[in-house]
Amino acid sequence: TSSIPQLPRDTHPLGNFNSKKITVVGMGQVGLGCIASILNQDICGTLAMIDIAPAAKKLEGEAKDFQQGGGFHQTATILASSSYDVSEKSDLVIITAGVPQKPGESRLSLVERNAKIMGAIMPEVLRYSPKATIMIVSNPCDIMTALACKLAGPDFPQGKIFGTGTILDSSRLQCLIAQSMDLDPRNVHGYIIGEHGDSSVPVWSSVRIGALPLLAPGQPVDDTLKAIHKAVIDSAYDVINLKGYTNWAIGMSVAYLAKAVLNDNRTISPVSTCVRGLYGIEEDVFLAVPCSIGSQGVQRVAILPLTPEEEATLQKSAKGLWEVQKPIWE
Ligand code: 6V0
Repeated sequence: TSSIPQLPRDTHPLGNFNSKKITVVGMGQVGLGCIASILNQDICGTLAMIDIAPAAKKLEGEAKDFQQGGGFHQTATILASSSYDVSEKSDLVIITAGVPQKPGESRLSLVERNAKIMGAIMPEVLRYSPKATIMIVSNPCDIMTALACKLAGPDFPQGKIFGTGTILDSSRLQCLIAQSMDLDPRNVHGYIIGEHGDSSVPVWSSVRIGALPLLAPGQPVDDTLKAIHKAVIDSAYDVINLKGYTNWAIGMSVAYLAKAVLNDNRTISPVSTCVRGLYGIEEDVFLAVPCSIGSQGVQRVAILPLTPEEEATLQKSAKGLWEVQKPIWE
């Protein structure tokens, strides 16, 4: 994107060069939110931004704007193009391309439009970065993750493609519980699992405040907690009604997961992966469960004890998702 001569920064004896490379595909509101958070957290040395050709002028402007903040972050090289050669040899590729929800529209209604887009993107990503870990953000996230895995083929290592799943829903849950108890959200530990969407499942039985259980064993889920879960589901609709899209909180979630991948941190987060054989689910359905995230993506699935009611609700969420995912595998 620039005609300025390049000095060999990575070989300079004074250089402290981070050799990791991230590509973000789809430079709309979500892609930009991801880039802003990734840069602010000094996660990688090279960042490639990709969008379709009609968006080239805006893309160039965004790249220049980010490059000009180079005095304040560690990412030495920021590339931008509609051609995938800039993504070559990425360690992590993050896919955010796709149509977003309009006010009142559900995530599931985006399937057909975004499946076409995913079909165009995956072969290019794999051509230039066959060894990359791939994170899917585009909605409906669980279904797009299943589709990306299908497009990658059976030889692509399982777990290396995962979706952001319910990491954002879980953060929303943490924040709402923390607000209701006047606490630091980072002291609230708990997960929403299942669909990133309307059938998500709050696992109240394992929510902890610090190390203390929120509920005593067998204590029923009261109306306040039910209202908190409803507020989590309504969160995205609420923000979309107010500003037209959501981007900052998902950008922060993506940067958190990107750090876990590039530093091989083994961070536990609820991300979208294939759950066949778990919780009585027999199909190859993709949905979010807590997983250990490292350089190879999902390194392990952490098995969360569920009450019979929570397991039944998860199975219901899985059933609904399988209806949409089944044709992908046929
Ligand atoms: P946006 O602002 O319309 O941006 C989408 C971008 O994708 C545009 O810049 C398009 O030009 C680009 N694009 C379209 N087709 C291609 C293609 N073939 N190759 C490369 N780029 C392409 O949408 P926004 O950024 O708001 O949302 C993007 C996606 O993220 C949507 O599907 C949202 O629903 C989804 N989100 C997912 C979240 C999650 O928690 N997983 C959260 C928020 C949004």
